[in-house]
Amino acid sequence: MRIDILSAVPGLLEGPFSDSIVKRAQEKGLVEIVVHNIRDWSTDKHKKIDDEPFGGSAGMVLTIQPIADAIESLQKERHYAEVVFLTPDGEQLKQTAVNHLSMQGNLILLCGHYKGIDQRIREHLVTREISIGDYVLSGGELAAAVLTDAIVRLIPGVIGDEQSALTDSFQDNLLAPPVYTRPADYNGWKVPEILRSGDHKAINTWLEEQAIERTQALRPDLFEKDS
Ligand code: 6GU
Repeated sequence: MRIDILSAVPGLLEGPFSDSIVKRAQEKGLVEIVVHNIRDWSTDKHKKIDDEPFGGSAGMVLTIQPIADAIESLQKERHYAEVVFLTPDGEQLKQTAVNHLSMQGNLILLCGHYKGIDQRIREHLVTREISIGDYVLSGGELAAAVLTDAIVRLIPGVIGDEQSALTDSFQDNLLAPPVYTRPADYNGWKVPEILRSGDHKAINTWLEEQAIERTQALRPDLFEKDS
């Protein structure tokens, strides 16, 4: 799988993929993440990529040409399942969408900036619009990093313990149960006895109960949805 990220501020994306699970996934050849500077495609003599909005509202708007040329040149090289625009007015990202995107093949992630991007890019080139929540970020880069991380960890082989991604919070519309490690007693703070019993059937039942209890207490809304 290959993920191409188009950004006006590619420096913002240097950190998130150069450590930990996403870094290892790239080293193992399980995913290729390529960050592009939209400016590289600008045909303007000053490499300009934005302009004032028609109608005269405040702020600058990313122009069509560099973004259209970037997307079209990538699409000439390989097939992309989706061109995702990260925007606060997109569909709110949920685990089901992440699961789906992780199985789709190559992706282009387009990060907006300034006041936004020319609407015609959204109409003609973008196939899906995603937000990571009801708050406003300065640009789509951090959202693209969130989406990429969530997708990459689901690619088979990325997480050592195959079970691990399946037992994440949200995979069954349930929050994950609590976890503990040594010491079993930290100055009187004790690990629940059941987890040390060695009775795997009883342990699994307890873990399921915990997941349900935690979801009921913290996120009862998850029970009301089936997606
Ligand atoms: Cl995808 N972009 C921006 N700029 N702000 C956001 C967002 C995306 N998702 C939530 N807030």
